[in-house]
Amino acid sequence: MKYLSPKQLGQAIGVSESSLKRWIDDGQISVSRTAGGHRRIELPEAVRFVRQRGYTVSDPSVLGLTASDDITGRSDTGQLGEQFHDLLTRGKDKQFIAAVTGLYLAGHGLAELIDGPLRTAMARIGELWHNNPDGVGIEHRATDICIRTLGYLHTLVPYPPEDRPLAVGGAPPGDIHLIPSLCISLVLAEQGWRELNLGANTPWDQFVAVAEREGASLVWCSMTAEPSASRTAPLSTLAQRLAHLPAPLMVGGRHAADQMPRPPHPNLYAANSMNELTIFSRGLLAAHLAKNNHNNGVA
Ligand code: B12
Repeated sequence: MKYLSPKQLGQAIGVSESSLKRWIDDGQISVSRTAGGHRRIELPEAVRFVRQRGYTVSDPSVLGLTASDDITGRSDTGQLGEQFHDLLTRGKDKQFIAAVTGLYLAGHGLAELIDGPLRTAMARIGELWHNNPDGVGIEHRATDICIRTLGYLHTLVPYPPEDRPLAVGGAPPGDIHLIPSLCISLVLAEQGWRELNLGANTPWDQFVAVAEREGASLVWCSMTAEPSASRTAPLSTLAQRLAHLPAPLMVGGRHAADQMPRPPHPNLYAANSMNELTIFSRGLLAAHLAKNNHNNGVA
């Protein structure tokens, strides 16, 4: 974990060290203390503060961040999609990570960036193989850049306390698409969930086994690949097997809707964006925290 002194954060956002110390002592920024009693700010806490207050980070390198404002000004989703597509198809990994980090620091939401420009750019890249002999290679490279970018963003999100509810999920057997579940775990972590991403090609029984063992409060399943006849998704069975847990099953992805059982199972929900996931999981998280407070006798 990277830590910053109040002076370093102040330099990065053009604010005096004394103001920062005052805000820390007011409780507006959480810190830990060194053995000598000096205030130290965890990088994710600094990022949270910068985003919440709308500060411009004039020199991200002071924070040890790879961030650029190359495309920050162009906040129109269509234009951003174009820029993402351009950097990803040209394999510009460093620039892509820096641009997305810059957008995040400038206050863009993760769900908004994923549902908008990232999804648009990757959908276009998924069409390249039709008429570009290098299309598949470009798609593989773009996927790798997305995976690394999502991993980098994860390091900027505060680590949730142990008493937070846990979400578990992944993609089903035969589905090798990694990016959607990485997006889900990142969006949930940003909200304050603990998350356990089982990744791609996860056996159905492991959704249940891990959710039971770890005490999940939410299970997700991302269905991107077309299920073959031999592996039609047993979503109602999965929902039934999870029904004894306080863990609704949320499915999403391009093949989620066509796999929904009829009649619907009461424990099973479908959504098709990070925005919908955010709305749903925010409600669950609030209910969980309220219940914990009630059990702990907090008024
Ligand atoms: C990257 C990619 C790959 C990579 C995957 C690498 C990896 N390890 O992750 C590679 C190249 C290996 C690959 C392989 C294949 N792929 Co592929 N792939 C893609 C691509 C280009 C991007 C997918 C992606 O990550 N997008 C970015 C994420 C963020 O967006 P998203 O997936 O749209 O998800 C959004 C929503 O659906 C939703 N969402 C998704 N999951 C969930 C879950 C929950 C709970 C919620 C709430 C929301 C949600 O939120 C997301 C953000 O808005 C898509 C193109 C496309 N249009 O999707 C094709 C695509 C999905 N693949 C396709 C195909 C056909 C294949 C292959 C069969 C190709 C082949 N012949 O080998 C194999 C299948 C492998 C398998 N069995 O899984 C087709 C599927 C067509 C169809 N009819 O279903 C697509 C659409 C490409 C195309 N246009 O033809 N693929």
